[in-house]
Amino acid sequence: MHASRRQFFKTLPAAAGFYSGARFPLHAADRPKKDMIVRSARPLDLEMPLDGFSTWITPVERFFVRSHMYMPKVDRSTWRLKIEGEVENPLTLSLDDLKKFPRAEVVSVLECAGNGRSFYEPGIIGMQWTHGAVGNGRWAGVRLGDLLKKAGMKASAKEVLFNGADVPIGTMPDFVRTAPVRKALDPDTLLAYEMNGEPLPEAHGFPLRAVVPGWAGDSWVKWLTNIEVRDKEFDGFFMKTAYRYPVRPVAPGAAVDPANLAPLEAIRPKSVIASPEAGAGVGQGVPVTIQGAAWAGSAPVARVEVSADSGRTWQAARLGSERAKYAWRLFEHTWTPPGPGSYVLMSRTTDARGGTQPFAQDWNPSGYQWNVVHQVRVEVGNVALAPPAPPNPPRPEYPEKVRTACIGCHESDIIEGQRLTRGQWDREVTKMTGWGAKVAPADRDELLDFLSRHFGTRR
Ligand code: HEC
Ligand SMILES: Nc1nc2c(c(=O)[nH]1)N[C@H]1C(S)=C(S)[C@@H](COP(=O)(O)O)O[C@H]1N2
Ligand SMILES: [Mo]
Repeated sequence: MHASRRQFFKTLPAAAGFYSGARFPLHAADRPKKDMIVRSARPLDLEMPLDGFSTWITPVERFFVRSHMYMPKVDRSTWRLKIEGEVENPLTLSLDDLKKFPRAEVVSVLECAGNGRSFYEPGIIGMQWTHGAVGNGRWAGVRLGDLLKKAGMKASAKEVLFNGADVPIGTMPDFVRTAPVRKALDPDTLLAYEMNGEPLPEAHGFPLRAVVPGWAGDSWVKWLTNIEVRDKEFDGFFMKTAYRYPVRPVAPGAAVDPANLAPLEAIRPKSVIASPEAGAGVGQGVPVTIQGAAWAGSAPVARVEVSADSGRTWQAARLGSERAKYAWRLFEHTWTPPGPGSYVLMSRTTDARGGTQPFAQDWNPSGYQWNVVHQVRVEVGNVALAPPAPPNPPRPEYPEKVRTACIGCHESDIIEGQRLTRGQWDREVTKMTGWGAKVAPADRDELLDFLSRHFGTRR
């Protein structure tokens, strides 16, 4: 399956252009994505643009996608979910079997732990998300707790492991995640077969995914096939190495002892201004609606404040009437510019426990959990137009050696978003050769020169 898919994609001219706004070859049942920012065409990583923060339920066509591997093809008729491990009665369930359990529904934000990574300084390897690796979905399915009860979970159970049908590329580790029993038994933790009232789309985990409200996206395992109840901690790559965060703040760029990294759980209070957009021109004396969305992980959003004077004064924003415990809340505030000038608009959310957003971020080695107060500069009355942004540098011509070594498992898009030092590129090439990339020792310098020259820090 992988070989034939690879063959197919080779025939695409420019993958990025092909995907944005166009239909793409997923599955007859999957509606095409619309106006997304393509971070990687395959594996598929798509970001929602800012205008998505104006809608309470994010439509499937605008919902971000994050996949570590290629999307698996799952046949509904032969698909089964297995529940094994520390249980009295292991279960094998078809989709129809699952639908016999009581149906449960939750509206919840799903946010990738790496959302906002591109804002960190110094830069960090990984998807260079800006704001849009997040969406608010309506998820329906069965309570994981109901299934665990049916399986007769033993007292020895400590954590619940999730594995999906996606297959590692090359020799990369499999995407396997665990959740502690306390979160697995939370009545809001679901295995969902529906999203926004329709069968779970293929890109979002058809036919079944974990829904772990309040927690970062890495726990929301897609294309679920296997659940294992465990009596001891699982130490696979995506638990032990990835998705960990320093237990205390560290200096930007610092190396952190793995002993001082703990698994990520709840997402943080955060808000994003959808409009006006940065650089927008605004009329003098004409009221402007500052509008966006706000969410939090550990407790519901309690309030959102907006500032139109660089954070000197704050006003309470009006909150949308649509709400749910783990959902985002739309907000708006009407602002009449006092006179011509360049103004910085900000929004800040506070959750019901008092958790709020910072003005400066604690750096962390994988670039997770960015939630700095969003700042949007707008110009009133065109008094002092900002200089135009420099044009994007042209895409470089790839030397044959780089193309052979680095294009194939993925396109060049996943490389071009990065901004790394030569040392960071060196470590990334080591990671990729560990996963199966072939780089002859004699070619390594040429490769690193190319990567750091074109995709280096601040270009
Ligand atoms: C054997 C397949 C394979 C080859 C060959 C390969 N990569 Fe990758 N690479 C991957 C996969 C799979 C991902 C996506 C991982 C994810 O999303 O977690 C990836 C992701 C990346 C990323 C994004 C950051 C990250 O680590 O997830 C960069 C940058 C990258 N590769 C660079 C390179 C470079 C440079 C080369 C050539 C030396 C290369 N890759 C060759 C499989 C490969
Ligand atoms: N099987 C599987 N599940 C997965 C992933 C994956 O790569 N494979 N990516 C995870 C990550 S990191 C995130 S942020 C969410 C993204 O979900 P979405 O693509 O539906 O937005 O799915 C999670 N579930
Ligand atoms: Mo993620």
